[in-house]
Amino acid sequence: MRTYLVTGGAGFIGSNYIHYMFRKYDNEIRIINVDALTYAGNLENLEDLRNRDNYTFIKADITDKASIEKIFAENDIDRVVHFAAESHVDRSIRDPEVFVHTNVLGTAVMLNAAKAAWENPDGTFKEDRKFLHVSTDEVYGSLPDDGKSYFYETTPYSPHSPYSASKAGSDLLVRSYMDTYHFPANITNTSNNYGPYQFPEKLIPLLINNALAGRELPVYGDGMNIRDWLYVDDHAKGIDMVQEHGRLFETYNIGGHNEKRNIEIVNIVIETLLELLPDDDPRKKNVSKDLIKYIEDRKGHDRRYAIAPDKIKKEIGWEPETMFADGIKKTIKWYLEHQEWLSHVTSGDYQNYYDTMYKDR
Ligand code: NAD
Ligand code: TDX
Repeated sequence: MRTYLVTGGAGFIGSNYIHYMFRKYDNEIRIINVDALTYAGNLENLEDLRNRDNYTFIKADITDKASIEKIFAENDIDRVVHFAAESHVDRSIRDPEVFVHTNVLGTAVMLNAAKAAWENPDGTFKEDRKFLHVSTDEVYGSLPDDGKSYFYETTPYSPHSPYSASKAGSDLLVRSYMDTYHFPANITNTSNNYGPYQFPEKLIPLLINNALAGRELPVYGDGMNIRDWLYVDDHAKGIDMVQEHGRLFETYNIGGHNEKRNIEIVNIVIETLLELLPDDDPRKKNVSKDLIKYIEDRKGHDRRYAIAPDKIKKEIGWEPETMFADGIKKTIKWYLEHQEWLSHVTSGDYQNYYDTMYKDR
């Protein structure tokens, strides 16, 4: 039975990935989820897995070398899938240091621990051990708004935010391990994900949460920035396919041809909420385009991201499967049905974050 060490599995993509993997492999695999449970980590996301014999949660910080080494010493790990990171661009603009600490140092600790556990005395690695580093298309910088240029695996790195700079640093560390030690790894760079369990500081769940409460819908700048949206299950499938069928030492971009301007997303979320909410739901009267408020732009705001998934399609046969119209409906339905989850994660600290971040803009 293959054993996975998943970092950041209590966050948005990590928890969706773990669910995907158990749906796909059921009892054929074992997953150890290592997460520090920061503000973004939530065990409620994995509540249904608690009684599985082949699932273990360990609360640990990836920058804590001793804890990570202990996990490798006590378990024979076959696969690492490394999601754990500080992930929100706006937070990185206010407080860059924790991004460098977690994203760069944390990745170094993970690489080093895996290398030590998997390396043979002659410098080769035990058979069939693989490390997958989950990264972002933001490392490539910003594309012109021309509808025809794309990010490829060969696009030079040009990160602009402290978040993307720290992710670029972590990617380069992984590359250095592959180049220096022939360490068995892959890197995936992915576009904006959406779906269930996403923390409501990110655009789509923030819009849903605010609209339901009749609060303003903050749109940065002119609302014309473009993001390439990918349904989170499609991403989970892509990660698994890269790890099992990709060529080792290669980078694969995951995403594809679902570009939307932010203001389009805002309008789609409002329209979908109005379509899905029954007339007698008291939240329906709160939802309106009048809530849209253009506010001061994000500093260094990248204009356009867009991935051409040619390599992953050609080599591995992966393509995004979920049409945005279906994915956004599924996502909004999930949030409507999980109001309790939303109230839990938006209580306490989130309120302070929101008040500070959006004050005076
Ligand atoms: P998230 O913020 O929802 O989750 C991050 C998880 O990591 C949380 O559970 C948190 O508790 C955990 N974590 C943070 N610091 C930790 C530490 N020091 N030790 C252990 N655990 C720690 O993030 P996400 O959106 O699920 O993103 C997951 C990964 O995917 C990140 O590496 C991110 O850069 C990358 N990514 C995200 C997107 C996106 O659209 N969300 C797109 C491309 C790539
Ligand atoms: O209130 C808002 N208003 C607004 O106009 C928020 C939160 C965002 N925006 C804009 C900024 C972006 O152009 O919406 C777009 C999406 O913003 P985010 O959800 O913060 O995502 P983004 O900055 O694009 O980064 C996301 O995708 C790539 C993830 O957070 C990263 O972890 C991932 O690497």
